[in-house]
Amino acid sequence: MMGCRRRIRRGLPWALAFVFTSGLLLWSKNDGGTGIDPALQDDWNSLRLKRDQQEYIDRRGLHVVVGYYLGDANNVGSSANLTEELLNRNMFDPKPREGQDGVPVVIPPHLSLQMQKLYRINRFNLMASDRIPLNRSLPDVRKKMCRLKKIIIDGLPSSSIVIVFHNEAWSTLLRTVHSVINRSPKALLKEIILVDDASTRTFLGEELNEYVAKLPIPVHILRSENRIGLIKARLMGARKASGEVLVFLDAHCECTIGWLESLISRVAEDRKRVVCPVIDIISDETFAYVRSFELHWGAFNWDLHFRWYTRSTPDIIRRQKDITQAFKTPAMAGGLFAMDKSYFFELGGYDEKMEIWGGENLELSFRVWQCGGSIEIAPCSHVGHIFRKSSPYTFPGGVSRILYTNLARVALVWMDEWQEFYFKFNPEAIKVRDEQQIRTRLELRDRLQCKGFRWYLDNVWPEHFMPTDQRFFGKIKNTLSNQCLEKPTGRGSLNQPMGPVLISTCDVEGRAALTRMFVMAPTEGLSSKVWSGALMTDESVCLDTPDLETADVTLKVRIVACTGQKRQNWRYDTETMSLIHLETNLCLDMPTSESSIVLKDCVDHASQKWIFEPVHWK
Ligand code: LR7
Ligand code: MN
Repeated sequence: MMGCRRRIRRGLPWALAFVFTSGLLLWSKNDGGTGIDPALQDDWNSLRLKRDQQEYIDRRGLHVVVGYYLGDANNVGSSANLTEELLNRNMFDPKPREGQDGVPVVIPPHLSLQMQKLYRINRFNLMASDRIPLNRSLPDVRKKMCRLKKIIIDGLPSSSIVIVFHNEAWSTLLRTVHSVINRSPKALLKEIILVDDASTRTFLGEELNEYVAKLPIPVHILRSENRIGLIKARLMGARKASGEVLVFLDAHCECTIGWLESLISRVAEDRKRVVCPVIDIISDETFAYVRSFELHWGAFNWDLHFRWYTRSTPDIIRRQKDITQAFKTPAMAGGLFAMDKSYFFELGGYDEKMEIWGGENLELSFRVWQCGGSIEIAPCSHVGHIFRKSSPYTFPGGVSRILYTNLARVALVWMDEWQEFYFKFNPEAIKVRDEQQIRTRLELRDRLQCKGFRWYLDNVWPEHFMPTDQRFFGKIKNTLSNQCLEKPTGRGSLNQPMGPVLISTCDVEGRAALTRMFVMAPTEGLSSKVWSGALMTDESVCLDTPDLETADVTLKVRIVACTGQKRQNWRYDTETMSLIHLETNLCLDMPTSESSIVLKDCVDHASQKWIFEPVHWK
């Protein structure tokens, strides 16, 4: 993996590992099963399958989702077949011990049909949620060092918790509110601001007003008459906030003990820090609270979709001295963070021309970093979030139009020449590019004297796998067959995280060509005769060999998460055109029978000659 040289020089961590995401890891296989009305079973399956995403099992056996969450384009806002009466019925019916301490809810078999039907409303198991009390207990998931660390609350600034929602379930919304009230130091909690983004559920109206009026801390409800999307809704909440620190949460979170002080204390030390909690997982099926890794950090892929990457082993070892230390992250997931209120507005709030959902997390991430702030994750702050596999609500104007508009704005304003890379491989975004008015955002960038995207990549995300002028970016073509290396898509298996490297035709254009694109950052520089380094591609995966001890005789070359290890190092001789695996001194060769590339003893033969064919990315 590239950037090795740079990384060593600056003492920055080696490489990334597994790719997690938004529709995060770990869900139990629970395939609906027997005795279910086939029509509903179909629907249930389609709910689970209509994910525009790819999945594989990582080396630890975790189910990893690398795909993007696009909403359910085929079934937008689908409450189809659900009657108004049902949608507007508040079915909250808590059983005292259900979900206690974050344990999973088990729905009795005779309710499973109804459960599946209700699942469609919010795209999570509403029946399970409605059985869990609003003030359920949760385990203290913090590491021992975090629990022992005393944070002095005296003198810390107060906060306003801003929660925006559109047609959220009663039980999840109010469990978010109660978890904030129950597990935040009173002195730090000035108010909770709920922003209703034009919900249509009747129980979110007067019934909600009456309920929150009785709560022991001030809860204000702001309502937008028209659907404005989460970005503008958050702005609306932020403007009304009177606390010194803004803390944003999604409307289906649960905070655990210590979450708030760990965020606020970091902001108090430096108002230009944006601080995120560790985001744990509330199962969308059982509502079990699942602790997630503390050591992952956020960035994005070539399509500008947010991704989690895990920290490198050397970095983890280095951190063992004090695991309570916050760590920097190039990007944030977007929903859960604390930020000084005056700094939020000084930095330009949000881009008000962004609609509904998406992109604002990268926009704010780039803006914060490029304009002099920082983003970090506080490992002692844990907040659970329900990760859904699809989106339950409508995207007025169309899912793809909205997403591409938001991302086009991110690229146009913040990414300099890398915007060309984005547009080149996302032709859908080109359609909306020219209609974007971005003048005021560019003026903001100017006024704040923000640094460029090049600086961001070099300094904030040195492990990145984007093309640069110092890197090779393009296809790797075999001289014998005239075919190109191809990154496998889709599922891997337990022992084959991402699968074998394939070879197939080079003649593909546009987005389809992306699976043929590789990046190499030669430590010697592009003009030298030999290049050495990792062969990276999108999603932070690299060309790798199988474990050599257990390897089958064919030595199939695989694509797995980049680690910076020696076994991912290659040497390309630009004259002989051989591509040598450094650890074994074997050469990359055409497959013998199957379509996957292999390592073989080096010989002077066309099957071992590779042309690095650059592709213009800007
Ligand atoms: O039109 C809308 N109006 C709203 O008020 C659409 C949504 N919303 C509300 C919604 O009710 C919810 O409370 O906005 C909140 C976020 O929407 P979700 O829960 O559908 O979003 P998400 O969790 O799938 O998406 C993540 O990315 C989004 C990009 O715009 C936002 O930044 C979300 O806040 C963000 N969520 C998280 O970061 C939680 C952790 C996910 C991870 C990793
Ligand atoms: Mn969410």
